[in-house]
Amino acid sequence: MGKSQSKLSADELAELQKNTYFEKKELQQWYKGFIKDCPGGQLNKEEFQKIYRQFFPFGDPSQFADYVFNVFDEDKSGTIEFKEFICALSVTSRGRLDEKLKWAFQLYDINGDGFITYDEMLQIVRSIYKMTGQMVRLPEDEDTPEKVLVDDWTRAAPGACFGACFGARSGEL
Ligand SMILES: [Ca+2]
Ligand SMILES: [Ca+2]
Repeated sequence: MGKSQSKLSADELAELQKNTYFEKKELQQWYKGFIKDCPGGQLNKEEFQKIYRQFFPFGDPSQFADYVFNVFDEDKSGTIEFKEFICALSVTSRGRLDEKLKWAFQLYDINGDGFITYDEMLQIVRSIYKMTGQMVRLPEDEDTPEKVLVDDWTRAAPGACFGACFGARSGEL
C-alpha cells in the first residue's frame, strides 16, 4: 500500500463536503493530521487503541476503543480510512440529534443485528468503567454499570475524544 497523497483531490474534497458538516479548509486540515499519524492512509485497531490510551492512561480503554473502532470502520475492512474517520467525526461532533443517536445505536448494537440487548448495553458500560474506572469517582447512586446505562455514552464522548486528540495534534502543525 504505498505512501498516500499529501492532499485531498478536488473530487475527494467535493464528495466529503457533501457528506460531512466540515468546510473545505477543515477537511484539508483533518486530512493533513490524519496522514501525519497514519502515513499509510489507514488506521488499524492497535493504533486506535493507542490514541485512547493517551487519554485514559490510568484505565484500560482497549475494549471500549474496539467497540468505537467497529462503528468507525463502516465497510468492516478492519482499518479506518480517512473518509470513514471524517464522516464519524462529523456525526459525533456536528451531527443532528437523530444522527448522533443512530451512531450511538450502532455502538451499543455490538453484533449489528439491529437490536440492543441488555447484555450489549452492559458490555459497553463495563468497557467504559474499565476505561475510566480508576480515575473517575462516580456519585454513590451511579456506582454500578446498571445505573448509568442511560446517559453514559455521551459522557464518554467517543468521537469528541478522538477528534480532540487529532485536532490538538493538527494544531501543532
Ligand atoms: Ca474501513
Ligand atoms: Ca444486537
